[in-house]
Amino acid sequence: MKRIASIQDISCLGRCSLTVALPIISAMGVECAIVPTAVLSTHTMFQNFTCCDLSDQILPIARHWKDEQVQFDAIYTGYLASAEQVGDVCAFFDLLGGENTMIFVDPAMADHGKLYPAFGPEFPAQMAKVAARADVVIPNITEACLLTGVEYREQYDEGYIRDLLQRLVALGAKRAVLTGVSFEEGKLGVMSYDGATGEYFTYFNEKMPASFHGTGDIFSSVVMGGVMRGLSMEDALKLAVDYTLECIRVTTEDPNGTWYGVEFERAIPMLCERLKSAE
Ligand code: PXL
Repeated sequence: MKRIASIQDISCLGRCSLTVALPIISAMGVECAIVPTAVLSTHTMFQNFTCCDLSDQILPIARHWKDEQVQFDAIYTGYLASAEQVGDVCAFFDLLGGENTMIFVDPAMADHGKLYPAFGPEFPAQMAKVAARADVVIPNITEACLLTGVEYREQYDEGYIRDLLQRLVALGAKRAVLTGVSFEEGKLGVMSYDGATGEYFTYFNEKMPASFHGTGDIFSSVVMGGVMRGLSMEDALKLAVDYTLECIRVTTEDPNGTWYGVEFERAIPMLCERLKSAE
């Protein structure tokens, strides 16, 4: 079985980061070790959330695992608690990233043109150092703009997205995937760029008229799990688009949905069936 380590926060309530990555990656048949960057009472879109920064745990955990000669097929990073944690995360890559360890970076820090409330303006430049180490970097458009210094736009064309993808690769990432891309009304999906081959890939599905917290983390987790299960990047991206849409679809059936993320649990059977038929 493939084994990955995921470095991101535990938001105790609110279905994001590790509370979605762990169940999804496990359901996909991949072992997921965790390195919590912080424990928060909820995600940071709630008011008055608590946060215990666990920066002082990252390197001791990494050193222990190194001593135990633990090997990882991938290291998947998400939400970090502070700009100061970036050094620890890069040191984690140095300690535990072997020749065959895929470094997969979701620079979870912003959406809809804005940084998340816990971060100051210095944060994106620090996150860019993590992105520079990535085999795959997987931001939304806001995050890609903040990483590359490009102005955020709601209206754009394919040239704007291609430029962002190229700039992400110029930062040092080998491959860039942009989520939440739409070139046509009613359609939403993904565009990726492989720096080694110069090839682009796009995939779209229906755009639902609703937006939920945590869907970026669900998307990244499915791509990570899919690639670990041997899917091509393109097939993993298709699965992630379709599964994330299904999660949103089942959630909007519930009139009380929500601050609590999407009901990804209800769509896990679909994820497992799709994975099985892709093998
Ligand atoms: O879904 C990204 C995310 C992860 N972790 C925390 C967050 C958010 C988004 O708001 O607040 C703590």
